[in-house]
Amino acid sequence: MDIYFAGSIRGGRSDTALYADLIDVLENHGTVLTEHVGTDAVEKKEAVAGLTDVDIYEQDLAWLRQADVVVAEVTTPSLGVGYELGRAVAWEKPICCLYRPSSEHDLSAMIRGNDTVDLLEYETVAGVKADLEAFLHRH
Ligand code: 6K6
Repeated sequence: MDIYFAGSIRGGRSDTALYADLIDVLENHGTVLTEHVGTDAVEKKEAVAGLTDVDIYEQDLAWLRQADVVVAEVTTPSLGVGYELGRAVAWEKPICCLYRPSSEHDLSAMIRGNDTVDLLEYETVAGVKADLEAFLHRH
């Protein structure tokens, strides 16, 4: 199973370590196409690799198109994640969004209001692991 994991990059990197832990869980169930989202200094590394914003956009959209499922950590609001989710909804991909209610950020109605998106509210990776795995097993 190809899994597209989406998480904030330019929207703010304060949840990077959490993204890495979620990616570890996902990797037990398939191939995570977007491991870089959980990597420190992703922008620096990709800039060093000579990737332009156009390269990143085209690569990410190709991976999104290829993915069997999309998992997005949406607690830190991100334009890029919102865009990816809109495209994934249009392509009728199974989508699971993960949101931490203790956050200072209220979840967008564009996510909470979409009943085709599975929304898991959680606080810790250990606490959401079983529900996330149940989503993967359904698809
Ligand atoms: C290299 C040079 C400059 O920036 C970079 C690295 N940037 C990105 N690399 C890979 N994927 C990215 C990058 N920026 C955004 N994305 C995609 O959008 C990821 O798949 C994330 O899920 C999402 C984050 O969007 P923003 O708006 O928070 O950056």
